[in-house]
Amino acid sequence: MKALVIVDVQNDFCPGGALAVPGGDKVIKPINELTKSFDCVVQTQDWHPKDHLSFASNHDGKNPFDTTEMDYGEQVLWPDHCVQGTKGAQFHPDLNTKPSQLIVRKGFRRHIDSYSAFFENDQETVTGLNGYLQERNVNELVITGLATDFCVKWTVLDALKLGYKVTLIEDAVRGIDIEGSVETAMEEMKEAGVQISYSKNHLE
Ligand code: VGL
Ligand code: ZN
Repeated sequence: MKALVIVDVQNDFCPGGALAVPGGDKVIKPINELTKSFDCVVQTQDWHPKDHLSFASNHDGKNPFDTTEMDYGEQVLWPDHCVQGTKGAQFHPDLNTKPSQLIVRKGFRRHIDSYSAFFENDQETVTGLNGYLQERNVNELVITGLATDFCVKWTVLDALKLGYKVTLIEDAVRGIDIEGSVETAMEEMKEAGVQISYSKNHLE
């Protein structure tokens, strides 16, 4: 069984948002189309408390896109984004969320950021998504959403490690792109075994 995974299509990652991904809203149309072709659709939602330690504002003298050392290693510091209960954390209003069967929230622990839909950035704390997909006999994932170089990349890499067949839909993802990080991310994902495809190849 195949599942569609929609990563972080939230206002703060779309144009006008606090951590806007260039062209972030462009993923919405292909994603809405794709949902019609899947019996299992899951979404992730970046969901931070205001005092989250991935925010530069919670570190004296740090600016967004600086880095810091966390218990688990290096962490990029972000502008405040996807704060629990805010408009920025809501899904983009044009995204059709009706077909979504499960919404996985992540990044709600102050001391650990969480890019991947499966493991938090300590690469140890689980979100529970793997258990859900196992119980539903899902062995194949089609990944879409934001951002190619962070949450999408880590979701793809963890899914491959967990043994799923993984396809990335190139026209249904966009990246933040810090110093060539989108190209690096694409290389890393290909190296790890992801299949690259286009939404038109997955429509019924
Ligand atoms: C993301 C940075 C911080 C993402 C989330 O969705 O890719 N990036 N939080
Ligand atoms: Zn975040």
